Amino acid sequence: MNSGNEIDQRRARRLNLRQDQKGPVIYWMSRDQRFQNNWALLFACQKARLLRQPLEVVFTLAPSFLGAPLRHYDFMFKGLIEVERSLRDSGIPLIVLHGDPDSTLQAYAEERQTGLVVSDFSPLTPVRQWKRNLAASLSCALYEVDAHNIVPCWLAAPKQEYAARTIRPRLDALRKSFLTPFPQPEAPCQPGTLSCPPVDWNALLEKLEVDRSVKPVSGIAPGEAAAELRLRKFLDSVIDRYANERNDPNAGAVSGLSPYLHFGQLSAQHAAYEASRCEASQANREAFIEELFIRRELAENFCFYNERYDVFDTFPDWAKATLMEHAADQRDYLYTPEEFEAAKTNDPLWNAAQQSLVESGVMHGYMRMYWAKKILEWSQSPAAAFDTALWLNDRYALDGRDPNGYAGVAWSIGGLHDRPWSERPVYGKIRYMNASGCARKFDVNRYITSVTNAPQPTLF
Ligand code: FO1
Repeated sequence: MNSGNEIDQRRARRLNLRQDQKGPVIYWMSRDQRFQNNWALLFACQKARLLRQPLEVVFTLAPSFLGAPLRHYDFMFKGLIEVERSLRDSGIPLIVLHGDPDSTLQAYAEERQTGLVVSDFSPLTPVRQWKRNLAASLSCALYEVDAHNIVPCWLAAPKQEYAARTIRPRLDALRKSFLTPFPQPEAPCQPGTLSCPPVDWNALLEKLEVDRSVKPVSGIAPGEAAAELRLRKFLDSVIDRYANERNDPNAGAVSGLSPYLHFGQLSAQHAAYEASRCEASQANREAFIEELFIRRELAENFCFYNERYDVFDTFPDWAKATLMEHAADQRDYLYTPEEFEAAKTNDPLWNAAQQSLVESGVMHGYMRMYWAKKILEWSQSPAAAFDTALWLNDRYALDGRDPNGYAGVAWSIGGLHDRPWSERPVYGKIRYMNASGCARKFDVNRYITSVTNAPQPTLF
C-alpha cells in the first residue's frame, strides 16, 4: 500500500537495459511541465539522492512541435518561467536544448557523462519515436515515468480498450493504490553543479521559427500557480453544479483545466485527489473524476495502443463500414477547411463555437462534440472531416495535440468508444447531434451572443 511518501515503482519503467552509472541525473521534462506533484521529477530526485549525484532538468525545444503556432509556445513558455524559478529555488538547474531530442539530448548526455535519464510519459507517436532512438543511442539508462496519469498507462490495460465501461473496472481496481497524495520534491544531496544563467524565455519566443498567425490568448492565465488557483476555485464554488450543468455552455460549470492538464502545468492526480476530498456531493465529485480519470485515461490508452490515432483508419470497423456506406450520400452543405476555419457556415451555433475556439483557444466540451459532428455532416468525406477537425483543434485549441483531443474527435466523427445508433444519411449509425437537440439542453441564442458580442468570452 503506497502511503504517498515513497514512489510506487510501478510508475516507472526502463526503456533500455543499461544500468545506472555514476554521473549527473537528468530529468528530461516534456509532457509534465511542473514542479509540484510530478512523479518524474520525484523519481529523478530519488535517483539523484541514491547515487549522490546532482540533478539537472532538461527541456528540449522542438521548433513547431506538431505544427504548433505561437499561441501554444506563448502559453507554454509562461509556464516554464515558473517551473525554472521553482527548480532554481531547490538548487536544480533547467537547461534548454534546441532541436529534436533524439540528437540534442543524446549529445548533451554524452557531454555531461550522465548517470541516467528520466523521461515523463507520452503516448504520442513522435515522442515515442524520439524515445526509441534515445533508448538505443544513450550510453546510460533511460527510464519513463507516467507523471500524467493516475494509473500508469501501461499498467491500466494490456491492450486498446473499447469503451469507458471496459476500462473503468481496471482503473477502479487500481484507484486506491494510485490515487494518493504526493511527497514534496527534495533537492538532491549535492546542489546542481551547473551555475547556468536563467533562460531568457522572451528572447527565445521572439526568435522562435513558428507560425505567428495564431495569436496568444488573454482569457487564461498560464502556469502552475494559475492552474492551482483555477482548481481551487472550481472545487470551492463550481463543482457542486458540475453533474447537472456541465453540458450547458452558458452555465460556466466546467473546470477549465484542460489547457493546464495538456501542458502538464497541473497534475490530474492532484486534481482528482483534491476533488475526491472536497465538500461537494458524491454525485458531483464522481462525475468530475469520471471525466478527469476514466475518460482521460481511456484517451491515453487509445493513443498508447494505436500509433495511427489521427487517421480515419483508426475508427472502429463498424464505424468505418457505416461511414463508407454513406460516403456518397447528398451533403446538404459542403465547406472547405478554410471556410470552416473562417466560421462561415450556414449555422450560427456552429460558427459561434468556431469563433470561440479561434478567439479564446478553448471550446466548451459539449459544443466540441456538436462542432466535430457538423464537420462530418458538411465535409466531402469522413476522412476529410477527421483531418479538418483535428487540424482546427490542434491549430487553435490550447489543449490541442493531446490524446484527449484525438479521442474526442474520433468519438464524434468515428464512433470511437461509442456504439452504433439509428441509421441516417451521411452519419450512418454514428451518433447524431443537431441544433434543436442543443436548444433542448441550453439557451442557444445566449451562447451565440456570449461568443459573438464579447470578443473574449469570460471563460469561468
Ligand atoms: N514538449 C517538448 O518537450 N518540447 C516542445 O518544444 C514542445 C512544444 C509544444 C508545443 C505545443 C504543444 O501543444 C505541446 C508542446 N510540447 C512540447 C509539450 C507536449 O505537451 C508534449 O511533449 C507532447 O504533447 C507529448 O505528449
